[in-house]
Amino acid sequence: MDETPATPVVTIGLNAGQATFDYSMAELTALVEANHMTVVEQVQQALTKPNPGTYFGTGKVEELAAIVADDQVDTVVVNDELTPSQIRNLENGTKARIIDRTGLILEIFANRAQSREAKLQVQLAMLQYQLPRLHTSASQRLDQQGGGGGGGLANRGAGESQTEMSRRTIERSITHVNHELKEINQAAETQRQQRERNELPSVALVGYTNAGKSTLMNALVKRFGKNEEKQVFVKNMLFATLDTSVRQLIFPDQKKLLLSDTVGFVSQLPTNLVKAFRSTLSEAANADLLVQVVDYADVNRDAMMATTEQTLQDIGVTDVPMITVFNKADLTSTDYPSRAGDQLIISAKDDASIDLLVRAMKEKVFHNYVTANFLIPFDAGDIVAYMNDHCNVLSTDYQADGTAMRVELTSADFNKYKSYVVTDADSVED
Ligand SMILES: Nc1nc2c(ncn2[C@@H]2O[C@H](COP(=O)(O)OP(=O)(O)OP(=O)(O)O)[C@@H](O)[C@H]2O)c(=O)[nH]1
Ligand SMILES: [Mg+2]
Repeated sequence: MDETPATPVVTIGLNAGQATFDYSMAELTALVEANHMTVVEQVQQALTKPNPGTYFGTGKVEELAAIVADDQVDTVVVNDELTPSQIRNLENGTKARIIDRTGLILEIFANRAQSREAKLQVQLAMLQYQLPRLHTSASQRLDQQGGGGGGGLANRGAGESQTEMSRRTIERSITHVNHELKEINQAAETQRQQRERNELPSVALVGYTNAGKSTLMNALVKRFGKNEEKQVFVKNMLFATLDTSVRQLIFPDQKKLLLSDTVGFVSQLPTNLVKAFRSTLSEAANADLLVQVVDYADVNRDAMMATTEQTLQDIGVTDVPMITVFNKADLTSTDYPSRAGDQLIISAKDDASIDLLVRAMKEKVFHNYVTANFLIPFDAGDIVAYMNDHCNVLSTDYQADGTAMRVELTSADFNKYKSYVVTDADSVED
C-alpha cells in the first residue's frame, strides 16, 4: 500500500544542552520514518530557552527557510510540541508545513489504529490537539494538517467537512467520541471485572515501542496458550500494537495467568494521547506483575527504560511489582538466557529464554499458592473433578472413606475446601 515515495522532510531540534538531545533526535527520525516520510536534513539550534514567537531564533528561521528551499522539501518536523502561534510563525517564515512532535505522533497513531476503540481514542486526542489551534485561520490549519505526510487527519473521519469545522463542531465531536468510548470502556471494564472474579493473576507486558512485547506474547501463547489462542500482530515498526490483547496461559501444573500486551511507549508521548489511551493502558495499571521489555541490542536502551518508567508514572502505575526483560540478546554478544534477581537477559526467539521468563513470572505471581492434603468423600466427586481441572494435583489415592489428594492450589481455593483438609502438609502462608 506504500508504493508512494516517502515524503522528504527536514527535522529540527532545540538543543538546550539536555543529555538526551541526540537520542531524542534519533527517535524523531524513527518517528518520521514510521509516518512514511524520510529525513533529508537534520538541523539543530543550541539555545537554552525557546523564542516565544518562533521557537527558534530569528537567524535560525532564516537558515531553515534557505534549507527548505535548497532541499526542495515542503515539510519541516520540529522535535518538540509548539504553540499554535509558533507553528503559524514558523510556517510564515519558512514557507513550509510545520509538524510538531505531537502532531507527528498523532498522525502515526491515526494511521495505525485498527479497532474501533483505538480509532476513537486517536480521534479524541486529535480533536483535543486541534481545539486550541483553531482560533486563527482555522480552515487553513485543518487543511494543512489533513494534507501531506501520512495523511493522518483527512481520511480518518476526524470530521468530513474540515474547512467549516468550528470550535463548536469540534467540541460537539469530542462529546460524541467521549460518549462512544465510554460505552466501549464499560463493556471492557465489565469483562475485566469478570476476569478478576475468576481470580486469575494478571501479567502485563509493557515497554518502549518495538522492544518485542508482542513477539514475547506470541512465544508464550504458542507454548502455553489455551486452545491455541490467537497470535498478535508483530512488525518491525514503531507502534505496531495500539490495542490491548489479553490471553490466558495455562502451565503444565494447571497454574493459569492472564497475559496482556499493549501499546508501546516513546518519549514525550502526547498528554492527550496518554489520556485518550488510559483505558487501553488500564490493563497494566491493574496487573499483578509488569514485565518491562527492553531492546537490549539498542544503544539507547537506558533512555528507553527511563521513558517507560516515566510513562508508567504518568499513567499512575506506581506500585505494581516489575521484572525487567532485556530482550533481543541474540543480536548482542552477551550470553543468554540469564537471570539476576528481577532482571533477565533473553531472546524472544529462544525456547530456553521463554522457560526462564515463565519461571520468573510464576515465582512472582503464584506466591499465594499452598500445598495441602485433602480427603474428599466419594459423594463430593465434583470437588475431585474441580481439583483435577484447576489445581496442581501432586498425588491421588482412593481410600475406603474417600479420595485422598495432595494438591497445590491458590489460597482462595484452599479456603473454599479447607473443611476437607486432613493434615496440613506445608504450613499455610499469610
Ligand atoms: N532478533 C530478535 N528480534 C526480535 C526479538 N524480539 C522481537 N524481535 C523483532 O523486533 C520487532 C518488533 O517486535 P514486536 O514484538 O512487534 O515489538 P513490540 O514491543 O510489540 O512493538 P510495538 O507494538 O510497536 O510497541 C519485530 O521485527 C520482531 O521480530 C528477539 O528476541 N530477537
Ligand atoms: Mg506490539
